[in-house]
Amino acid sequence: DAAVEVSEKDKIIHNIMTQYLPRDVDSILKQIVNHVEYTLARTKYNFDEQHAYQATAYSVRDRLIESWNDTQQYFTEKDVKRVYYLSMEFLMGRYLNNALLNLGIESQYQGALKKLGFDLDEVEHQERDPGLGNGGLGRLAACFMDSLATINYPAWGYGIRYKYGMFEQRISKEGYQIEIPDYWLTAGNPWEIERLDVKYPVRFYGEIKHNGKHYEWQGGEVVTAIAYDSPIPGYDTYNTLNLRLWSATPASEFDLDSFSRGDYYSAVASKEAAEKISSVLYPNDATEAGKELRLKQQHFFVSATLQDVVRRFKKKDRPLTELHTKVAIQLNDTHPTIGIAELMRIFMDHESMGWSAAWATTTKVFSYTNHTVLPEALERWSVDLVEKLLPRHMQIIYEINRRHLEEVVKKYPGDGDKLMRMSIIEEGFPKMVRMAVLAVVGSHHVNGVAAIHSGLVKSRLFPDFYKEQPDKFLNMTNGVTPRRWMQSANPALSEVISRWLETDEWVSNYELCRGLEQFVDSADMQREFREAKRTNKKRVAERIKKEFGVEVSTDAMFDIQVKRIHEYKRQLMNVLSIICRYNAIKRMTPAEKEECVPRVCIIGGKAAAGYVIAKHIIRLINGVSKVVNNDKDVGDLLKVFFMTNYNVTLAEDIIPANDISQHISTAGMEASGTSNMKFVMNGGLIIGTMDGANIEIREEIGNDNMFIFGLLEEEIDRARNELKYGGYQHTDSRLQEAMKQIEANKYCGKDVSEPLLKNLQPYNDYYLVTRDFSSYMDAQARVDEEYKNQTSWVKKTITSVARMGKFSSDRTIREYGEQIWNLEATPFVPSSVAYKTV
Ligand code: IMP
Ligand code: B1N
Repeated sequence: DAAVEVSEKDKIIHNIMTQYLPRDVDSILKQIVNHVEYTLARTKYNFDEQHAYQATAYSVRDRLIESWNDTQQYFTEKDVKRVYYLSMEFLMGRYLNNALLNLGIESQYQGALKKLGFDLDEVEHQERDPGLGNGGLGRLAACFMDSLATINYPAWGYGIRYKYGMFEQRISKEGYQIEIPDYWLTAGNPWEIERLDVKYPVRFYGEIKHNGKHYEWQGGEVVTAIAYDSPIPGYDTYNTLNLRLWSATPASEFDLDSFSRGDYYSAVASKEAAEKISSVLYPNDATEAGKELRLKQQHFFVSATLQDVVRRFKKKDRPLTELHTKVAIQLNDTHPTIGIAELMRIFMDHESMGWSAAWATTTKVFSYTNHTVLPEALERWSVDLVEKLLPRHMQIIYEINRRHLEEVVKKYPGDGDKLMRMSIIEEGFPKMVRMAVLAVVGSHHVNGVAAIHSGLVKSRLFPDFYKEQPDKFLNMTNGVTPRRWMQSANPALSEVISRWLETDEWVSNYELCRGLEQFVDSADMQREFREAKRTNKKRVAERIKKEFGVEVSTDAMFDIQVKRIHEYKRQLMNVLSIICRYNAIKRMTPAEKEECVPRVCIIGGKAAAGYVIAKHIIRLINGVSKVVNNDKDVGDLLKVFFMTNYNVTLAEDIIPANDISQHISTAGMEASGTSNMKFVMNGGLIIGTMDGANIEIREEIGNDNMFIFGLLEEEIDRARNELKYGGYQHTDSRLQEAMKQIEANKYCGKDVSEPLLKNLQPYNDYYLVTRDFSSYMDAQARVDEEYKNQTSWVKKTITSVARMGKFSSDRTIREYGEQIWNLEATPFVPSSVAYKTV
């Protein structure tokens, strides 16, 4: 029974831990000091906070290496099926605190560092945020790794070790965004292990020869992929997974031709170019770059990964046609989709498999997650480029397409339109390869990331495919890890939750939080929730004081919209409503001001470097901020801040301070959103549209606990046409006033106000800002009204926190594991491994 199981497990873990690195304060202290001396080569009598961080990180890594080796060896021994999560982005955030909490040794480390004269919090702040992702898609991959480890699924993450992560954002004096390269490795990265012995050649360009038996891809350029591994600890489990990121280096084989021509210098120089492949993350979120280097990056990491996966499978002697029994590969969006052609190439050209066997196995291995229906984000590569860069893959894609269309013709003879819609190749000038279609054809399952989005994937993106294979299409609503986003980011609230539930098991079993609801009327619990909120708001108020020199009151409502700046996310609508609020305050009588709920509006996020309108929006926000914050008539009633350089670490700081957060995308355009989940889990309410996961959050926590407004997805097409063809013009006088002020350049220069206003003209207002505006303002008025009753407000937040269990990424990952990957949880059992002899 359960009681026996738990104590058995505790015994096992205790047993392991005592044989390995001891966990008491004095031993930990010794381990840290050892790393100062022997790893950092510093004197142990004099080291600063940065060195304390590094030594601490190395000592934690030592522990992770133990469990990581055991886990991997155990998986191999048990010959389990593994999932490989292929992603161009892993937005991991800082490691140290996460690792300490997952290992359950935070207090010991706190004690050890204290003896050395350091504060753990301060030491943790020394860590650079590895920003190897843009936004939601990359952070989702990171939350998934945490859940995979915690659930004890056998899994690996595979991606690219960019030298330059997401750029650092600065704001100029005039309020413009400036991008600074993020060379995040300056101080080294103690969490990774360079595996110089794990390396694979990856080819580009060249020609195809047929050697009588099969095709061979020769010549061109070859680079070497080197593995960098980072251990991923799970929460309250010994299991530790691996995140393997590839870095490009020059190939070791030399091109003897150029040497014999005496062209030594350019031969060496061309080798150097190899490193470019993994040097920089494309800073585009849900927009396509379409550059040759990006396709190179994709093939680079996918090819190295598949070679690694196939090699691992082949260690046991068995036919590759069984690959799918031990390997599931998840494509995080279409970015790794070239892998479908690459695996076919490996099967046929290297392993001498025939087409049918190769294809049957390939399509049992891959599954594909779509993350957006925005047409500008659907990857298409020109046939010319693919042919030049990956000639063999282009041949294979053509053959996949030929066989696929043959089936379509058989079923729908004479239906040329259908053929055109279902083809992997888009006819035109130039001809394009549609990566999403290749992903659908080559996968056994395709999923969207929230219910509404998965519906659109079926109805808008792939209706013809859905008709043929309805069971191929699934919904896997996104989730976030409560470890990082509650326990670590919000210790104040977590402590309250654990105290009332009398357990901290909710951290890996969120559904337990339902138990909070029975206390919702308790004045004590209400007070404790409010106190935790005040603690978090105080910290953010201090940050604001430090950065902007402005005092804000923690009694004010903290209203936050932080996410990538994109027209579809409608930060412009937010700032327009702030202008209206400002104008309204200016007209208030003293008695009305008395009644007005003070607000602190926080907006943050990066704009893609080449996204002009998004950068104008940032400029406008900064202009409004300046006017409002310096207006003495307004006082405490309204303050506006643009928080610079939004990243995972900043998110962890400010999300816990939210009273309300904004998720106000045009319906149908935000696939899911994941910060919406984090904000509610941290005791705030949402103002939002019926879009993405907002819809399911509303289903879980109840309509009374959300401020929903705006058109529904099914109303959007019609509304767009009405705007475009003159049937509709907004009549909101508040909006008219705000637009007049912008036109008069009250907040920023003409270079910014003109293009922004042009976008709000009816025939240009694709994102329906003017159409949803009145409804948005009504919702904002409801927010103000409800905030006046602090008791009812806090009850709403308690109820919401209690009901958010669905949005733990543990739930999401279990669904993937059961419905797509067919995996079994495999917690490490020590007795079966001769770990002492490794
Ligand atoms: P791979 O070749 O890196 O994929 O390693 C696959 C398997 O080899 C792991 O699952 C382990 O069982 C085993 N292995 C490789 N290196 C080590 C090690 O350093 N310690 C324990 N096992 C290892
Ligand atoms: O993926 C997130 C979702 O929660 C968001 O709604 C969605 O916008 C986001 C190309 C993307 N979709 N597409 C991307 C990122 C980088 C890139 O180069 C596309 N990101 C999303 C997680 O499901």
